[in-house]
Amino acid sequence: MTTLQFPEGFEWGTATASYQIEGAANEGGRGQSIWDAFSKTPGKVLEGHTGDKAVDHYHLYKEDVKLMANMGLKHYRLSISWPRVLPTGFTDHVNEEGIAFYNNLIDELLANGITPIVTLYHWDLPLALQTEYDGLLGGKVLIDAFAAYARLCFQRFGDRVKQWLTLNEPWCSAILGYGNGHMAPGRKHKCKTETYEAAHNLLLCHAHAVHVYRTEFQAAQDGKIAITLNCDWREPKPTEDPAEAAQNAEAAERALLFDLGWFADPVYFGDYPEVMKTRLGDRLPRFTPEESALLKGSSDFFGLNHYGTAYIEPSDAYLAGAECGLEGEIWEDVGVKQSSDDAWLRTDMGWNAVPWGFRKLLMWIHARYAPAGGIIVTENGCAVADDNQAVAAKDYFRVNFYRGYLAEMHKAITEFGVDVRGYYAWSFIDNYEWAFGYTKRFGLHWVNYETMERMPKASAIWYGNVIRTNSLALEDEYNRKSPEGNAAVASAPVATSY
Ligand code: PNW
Repeated sequence: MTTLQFPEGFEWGTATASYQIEGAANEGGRGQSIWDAFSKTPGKVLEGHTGDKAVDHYHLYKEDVKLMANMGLKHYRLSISWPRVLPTGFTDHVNEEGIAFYNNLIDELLANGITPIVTLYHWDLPLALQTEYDGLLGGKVLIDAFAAYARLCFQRFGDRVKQWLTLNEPWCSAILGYGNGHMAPGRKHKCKTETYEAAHNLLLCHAHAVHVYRTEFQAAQDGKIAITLNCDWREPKPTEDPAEAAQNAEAAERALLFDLGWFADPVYFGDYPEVMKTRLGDRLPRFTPEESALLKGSSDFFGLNHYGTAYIEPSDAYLAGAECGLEGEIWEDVGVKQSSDDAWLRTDMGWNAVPWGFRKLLMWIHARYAPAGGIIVTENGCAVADDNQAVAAKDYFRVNFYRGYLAEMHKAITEFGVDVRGYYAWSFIDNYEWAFGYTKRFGLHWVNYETMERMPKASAIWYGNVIRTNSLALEDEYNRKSPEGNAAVASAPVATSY
């Protein structure tokens, strides 16, 4: 029986985000966010789904914390809805009902032995900031508003919250919000400039919020603050031809720098990667020396969200990313073409499940940034077409997905010395998958969207066992079970959005 033991004190958790689970969109004094507007715009979200009700976590949070405690969860990543605490985005009007909701939730978690890690911005920008101040293009207004919002959260919750994440996946906010328009606010017609401006402003939002925490709160509250970045692994497309192999390797490295280096280089080195400066010229905003200094070293650990892997080769083709459902003019900036291996399993998103790609990404981050505070994987998981309760009860595909990814993470730690300190499964519960509405299920808990009834999937019980033992048993009852529904999942069409 092979059992992989994880380092003592390893932080195991699950993750969610406010707009995806809370619902109660028009209750408790909550203001509107860009996702309320986007989801109600015809044609933007599959089947016109909105987060109005989501999984009603706002009302059912106690039941949800009970489910967490039942599975043995010790850490839980949640996000605060900016418009629920500040309906207009600004601190001139604090919604005390919203503050009370998060106070109650945090207290309930702590009472059940669960430590919260809190994301400040997981994409639900107050709508007023979009309509009046151009959203993520809003420059100083946006940055000051975010710093003030962050300060309020540190003031009100920082006595109990000791781990903060400023932004979730700014790559998605910039590329999907301003590059191809697949996510709120859904812009794309000036993608060649706005994408980079949005990202630039987000980086400055992060840096200023961290500055507020470090100068006003960290000494007294003794917590940590970081940013969380998403990246798929980019594997050079295999080829027999040595010249082509070298070009593919260079293209894969460039893709990693455009995806992850875009944000991680400023946070760790104070500036964008050289290859981005060269290829984008004046379209890439520049940091002043003061901004650069504020950014450099602005993360107490490396927050990483990871989902899949793709082969990469160079290509100057317009719409180079189209094959992966990532169509859009913006892709010619990177100059790569993505593809998949027929042997790879696909999740219900059409994303490639390639566990070794996760290990290679962890190793790449370790080699380039050697991040102080280590890496905390703040999201990893898969969508499975388990909308039927019987399939969810077995959940072989998801268990095998996690088994593979955890085994490779273990290898990164033990064989390659990568400093990984935590792992959060996405997601605790089935929820609103953005432009895919409720059609994609990422949860460890199944939800009946009519009755809001919850049920732990087999993966919740299995993952609970990993948490309790701090180890991964490679030969348990799920091992090598033909993954129920795998055939359907493996041949799922490539996602048409994102
Ligand atoms: C992340 N991509 O989104 C988010 O943080 C979650 O809110 C979301 O539910 C989860 O992953 C699953 O999608 C992503 O296109 C969306 O590469 C798109 C991409 C990556 C992450």
